[in-house]
Amino acid sequence: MKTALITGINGMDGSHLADLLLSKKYKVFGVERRSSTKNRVNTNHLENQITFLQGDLTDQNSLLRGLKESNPDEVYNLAAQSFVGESWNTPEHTSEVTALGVLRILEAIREFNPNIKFYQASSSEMFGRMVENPAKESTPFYPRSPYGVSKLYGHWITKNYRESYSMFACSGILFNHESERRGHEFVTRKITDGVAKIKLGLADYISLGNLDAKRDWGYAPDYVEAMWLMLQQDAPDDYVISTGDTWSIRDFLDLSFNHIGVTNWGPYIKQDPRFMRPSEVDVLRGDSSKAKEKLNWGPKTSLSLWVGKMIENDLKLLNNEL
Ligand code: NAP
Ligand code: F7E
Repeated sequence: MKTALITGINGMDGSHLADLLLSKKYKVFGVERRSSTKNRVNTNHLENQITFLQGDLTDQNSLLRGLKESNPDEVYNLAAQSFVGESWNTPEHTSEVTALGVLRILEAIREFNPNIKFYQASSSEMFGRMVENPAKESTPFYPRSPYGVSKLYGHWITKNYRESYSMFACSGILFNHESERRGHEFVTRKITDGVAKIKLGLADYISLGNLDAKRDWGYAPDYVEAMWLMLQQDAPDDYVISTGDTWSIRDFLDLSFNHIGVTNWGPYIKQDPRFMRPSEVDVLRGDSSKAKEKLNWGPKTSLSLWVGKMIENDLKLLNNEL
């Protein structure tokens, strides 16, 4: 039986990856940071199936202790200050967690057992102002936020530890992916929750920022499979994970409102400058043909299917049916 340690266990991806690894009979340890109230909305269902460990990416010793307590074969570093908008408010904190946190965990692995396989959650935000469309592994990076810059450090330090110490360290450059477990501040969940509230008469409108930005959106349960596949290969490498399509926020609104039978959604949207960003990533689109060829990975779930799932889930949550 293999053992995995996942940081960011209570996040969207952490919880989906734990589901996947449990289905593959892994023993799973999840690192969560201390909070004054329990934050296990996404992991309540896992409480008797995995072991929770306390740890923080800003505290090296807590990471080393986590490794000693779990003695894993694989470590998936999914923890981060992951909200791009917040990264302008707290750039220093974002860098501590999202950039230097990666170094801390790599150093802890190097000290405890350099044979552990390591996955780093890199991001399409590193491509930012896309130099090449669609972006692939060899496309030059151009991050546009403190978050994107921090992820770039995490990406390069992972590659550097692979080259310096022959560690099995991989980066998955994942494009946006979403699910019913997405945080409410991200635009997809904000829209599906807002649409569900409008349908139930609980809200009159949704406040949004830039409606013209375009994203290559996939479904998170499909994407965590790619993380696992990367660590099952003979050699470590980096892979772009994406759908290859791109849609604007307006397209996402079309799909979401159509799901509740509304075609003219204009009156339900208010544009609010508070949700505009100091520098925007206008468009993202990825080319995941390397992952297709080497990992035999491809997205399985269509956009309309998972958007529908998110809205139905939000309707049930609001109706207290979950
Ligand atoms: P998420 O839902 O925001 O989860 C991030 C997790 O990190 C949360 O559980 C959070 O804990 C934890 N965390 C934050 N600061 C920490 C710290 N100092 N020490 C320990 N844990 C800490 O993010 P996600 O969408 O699942 O994404 C997973 C990873 O993939 C992140 O690294 C993200 O940057 C990256 N990524 C995401 C996407 C995407 O579209 N979702 C695309 C590319 C890359 P709390 O629950 O306590 O806040
Ligand atoms: O924004 C626009 C916003 O916050 C998407 C993270 O998982 O994916 C995510 O980062 C777009 C942007 O995701 C609102 O300006 C308009 O253009 O949902 P988001 P993100 O910034 O793309 C990447 C790959 C990651 O790595 C990150 O961790 O939507 N937008 N109006 C809005 N965005 C938000 N949040 N709220 C709005 O009201």
